[in-house]
Amino acid sequence: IRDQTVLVTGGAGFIGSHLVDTLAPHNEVRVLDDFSTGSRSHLPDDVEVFEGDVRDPMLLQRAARGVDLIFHHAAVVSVTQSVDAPRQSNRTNLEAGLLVLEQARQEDARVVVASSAAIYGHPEELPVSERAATNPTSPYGVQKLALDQYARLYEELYDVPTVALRYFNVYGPRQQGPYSGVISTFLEQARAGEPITIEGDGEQTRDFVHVDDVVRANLRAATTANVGEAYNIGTGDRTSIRDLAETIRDATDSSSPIVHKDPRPGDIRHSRADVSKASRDLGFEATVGLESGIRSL
Ligand code: UD2
Repeated sequence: IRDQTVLVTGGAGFIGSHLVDTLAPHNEVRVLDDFSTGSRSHLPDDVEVFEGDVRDPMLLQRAARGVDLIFHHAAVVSVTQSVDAPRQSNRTNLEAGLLVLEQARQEDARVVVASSAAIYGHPEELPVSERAATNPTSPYGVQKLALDQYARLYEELYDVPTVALRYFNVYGPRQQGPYSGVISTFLEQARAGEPITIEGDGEQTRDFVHVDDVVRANLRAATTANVGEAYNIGTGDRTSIRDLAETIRDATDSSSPIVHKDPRPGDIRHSRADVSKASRDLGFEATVGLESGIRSL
């Protein structure tokens, strides 16, 4: 996309900042971020920064004035934090999301919202399609599910062009911090020569999708005629945590031992996206293989 005025909430964070990098050369880009987990060092110089809380209606109103397009990536991404403080995460993940949709309605803007595979909970069938039952196992999942449904409803009720992207396990550069995901945790352990810690037997599987592919999915969502829809964003492949540990140890030439800890309570056993809807409607297909994605890190 080109020559658009674009707001990226959470634009200094992991996924948001990669999107900003791609958009900034050809568009007028604004970033709303409170820098609680995001970083200024992720941002190119020529973006306009609105520093503060996405829950602040006045700030959001200023940031969204006159925009064509909003990518809503601001969120409390820690599932654990949502379990510890459900109301607090609800204010950011759901109430602020609703504010964003409302702002888009005022501005006649399109919105792409970050939804999650967490909305499915323990999937009954694999790969999991968008029509699968939604039984989230955390407040985070409930919040993302409600946001995802509000996005659909805003299209139905108010003709706001919305698209919800249901991310599977996203990884890539700039994913860091205590809630950063297993790939960055294993990489850190392997580089430091410390034990790589598998939680449980390591036979659990995930669909790991590189952030560059997630950016491409966002760009497709920004122009598709298929609005009011939700799409799984993954690769359609599965990788066991044990295989992941070995791949990372090999890729880093590490001599770290691979050790097992207790399984994570409530951990989802298997997760894999049915990506046929995104392929059909968005022409989206993941292009970065896991090994090369890890090597590039
Ligand atoms: C992902 C999302 C989360 C939510 C959830 C929905 C990420 C980073 N998180 O959580 O936001 O959408 O899916 O189900 O994408 N593991 C280890 N050792 C470690 C760390 C993790 O074995 O040091 C295991 C962990 O027990 C799990 C798997 O690796 O089986 C993936 O863990 P994760 O935290 O990266 O992601 P997940 O799928 O729990």
